[in-house]
Amino acid sequence: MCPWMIWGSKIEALQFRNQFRMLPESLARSSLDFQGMKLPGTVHTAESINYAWKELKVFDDDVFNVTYPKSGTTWIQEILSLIYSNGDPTPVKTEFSWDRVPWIEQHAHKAKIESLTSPRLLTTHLPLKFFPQNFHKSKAKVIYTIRNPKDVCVSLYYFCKIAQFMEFREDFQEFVARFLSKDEVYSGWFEHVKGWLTLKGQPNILFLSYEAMLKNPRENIVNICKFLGKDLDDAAIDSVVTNSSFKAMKENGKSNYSAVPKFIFNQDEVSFYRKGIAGDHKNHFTPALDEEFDKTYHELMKDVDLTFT
Ligand code: PPS
Repeated sequence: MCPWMIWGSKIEALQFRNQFRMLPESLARSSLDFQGMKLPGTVHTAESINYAWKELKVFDDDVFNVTYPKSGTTWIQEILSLIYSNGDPTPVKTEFSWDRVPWIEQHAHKAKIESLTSPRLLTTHLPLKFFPQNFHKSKAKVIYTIRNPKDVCVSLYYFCKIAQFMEFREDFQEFVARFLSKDEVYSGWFEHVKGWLTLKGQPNILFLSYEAMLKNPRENIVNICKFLGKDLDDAAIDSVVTNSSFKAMKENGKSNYSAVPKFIFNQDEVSFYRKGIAGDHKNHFTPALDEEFDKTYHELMKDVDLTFT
């Protein structure tokens, strides 16, 4: 490797340390408790959650990409960036995804959010009860993506292995037990999805399904454009589809987290872009675990009209 590249990568590692405000020796797989909601500790503080919840100014042309983790967040980040560049892939190839569509609740992103020009594209994993209060007085839009919770659970399992700041249980059965409990991050999948679904029918919220996106990305992208009032021609839509494909994103150094130092994200064993498919839970759940999951699902979601393919 040429010396400039080594120096460059050192500068990059330092920038990440500053951005995440952490040193390798201080990185801990720890949690923060915010009013009963568990969150990965290192990237959040009570102050950063309060900022997103109570202080964030919301503009009418803001677009929020909202998900429970591992439900298609980065995919929508890429799609939004591409829609707002009219299909031009330059922004997704030159700027990191977390700078283009930053998380409002992470303390490292506050300065970035405040420097964004409108229309702002923003991301969050916050449950509805901690979503920016100012949103409800605005005409801002929300895109909420839902994924089969069994696949979310599998994807989260591997993510916790990669992300050195996430609490991790190596035993998959134990991991599933935590996923089914109220102890899971961001209020857990069930409360998160049920909370957001209470806004169904509101004109400024679009619900998407990860599985439907996989089946027909173009149709869903056209639908997102319609919801956002963005009139893209066929060539621009084609570019959004191509540049937000699993393969394109996995290869895009600005979206695949390969630039994040290993002490934060270690992708040696598993890639962040792991499989990108529907139904991988079938390779991980034993029949007994599957039954236990279904039982909890039916108890907690009995009044919710939601089906997964
Ligand atoms: S995070 O950490 O919450 O931001 O993760 P998130 O982006 O929500 O979820 C990561 C999973 O989404 C898959 N992914 C995709 N699938 C299909 N197409 C595209 N373009 C795409 N981009 C990301 C990614 O592979 C993770 O799923 P798994 O099942 O682990 O592969």
